[in-house]
Amino acid sequence: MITMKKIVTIQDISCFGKCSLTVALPIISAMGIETAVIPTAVLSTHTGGFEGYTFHDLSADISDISAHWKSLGLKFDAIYTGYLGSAAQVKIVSDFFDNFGDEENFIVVDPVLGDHGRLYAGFTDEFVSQMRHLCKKADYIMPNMTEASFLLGIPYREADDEYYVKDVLKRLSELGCRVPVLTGVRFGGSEGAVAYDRDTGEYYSSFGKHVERQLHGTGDIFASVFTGAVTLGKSVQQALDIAVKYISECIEVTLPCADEVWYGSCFELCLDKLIGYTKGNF
Ligand code: PXL
Repeated sequence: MITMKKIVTIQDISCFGKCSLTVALPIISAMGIETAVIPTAVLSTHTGGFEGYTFHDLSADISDISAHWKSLGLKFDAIYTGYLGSAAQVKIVSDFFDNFGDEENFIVVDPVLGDHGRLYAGFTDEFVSQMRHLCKKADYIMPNMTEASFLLGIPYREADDEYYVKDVLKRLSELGCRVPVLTGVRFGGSEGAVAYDRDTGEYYSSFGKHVERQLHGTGDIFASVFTGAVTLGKSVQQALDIAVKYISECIEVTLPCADEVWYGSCFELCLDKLIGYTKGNF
């Protein structure tokens, strides 16, 4: 008998523009993992470049869904959160962790806050503070350098120096999470991610070729693949390698689609590669 692994992912639906649930759902499913979702909000587009987007908050539904699932006795191998819509919503998600987190599963928080040294539209200091609290409850967090700076309350600086990156990771672990993973780390012509395991004191890293073009939703792809890989029993090093290699592949297939890159990457065109990496075909 096969028992499928199950992840519940909690993030918004951006109806157009590839990020959050429209990325997490196909990617985690392609990895052979059952994906339950809790949509936190419905937006007409993502907030990274479109004007006049709509935003419908679904906070009230989260507690109802949670109560129903509790009555059904549902359990998940991993709980993974992405973009959350408001400080109040972060608190509701924190309660969800208390209800569904247990000794056998793990929690991943992608603290979606901003990029290039700035917060995304609509986010406030209060939101950052709530997100910091949520990170305390996580086993893994995966901020980019902007998000790490806001979480730690330090000035934004590029993650371009190994000592600085290691220091930031240590400080992130002091927020309370076991394995912080810093994304978008750039050393010379390489870009990738570095992780720190607080329990063992080990660092792990994986790098691909840096490409100047910024693709929206790359962080969501990274977090989805990493979470899927760890759920399947891969080590932190293997999960980093799979996520970084898939992102490199996504960038390569997206660059020729020049007009579309700011919507998000053409990750659909290389899901077959991801399935191969998941099965160990590097
Ligand atoms: O990719 C992160 C993300 C998710 N969801 C929404 C966003 C963003 C980043 O801008 O706007 C709605």
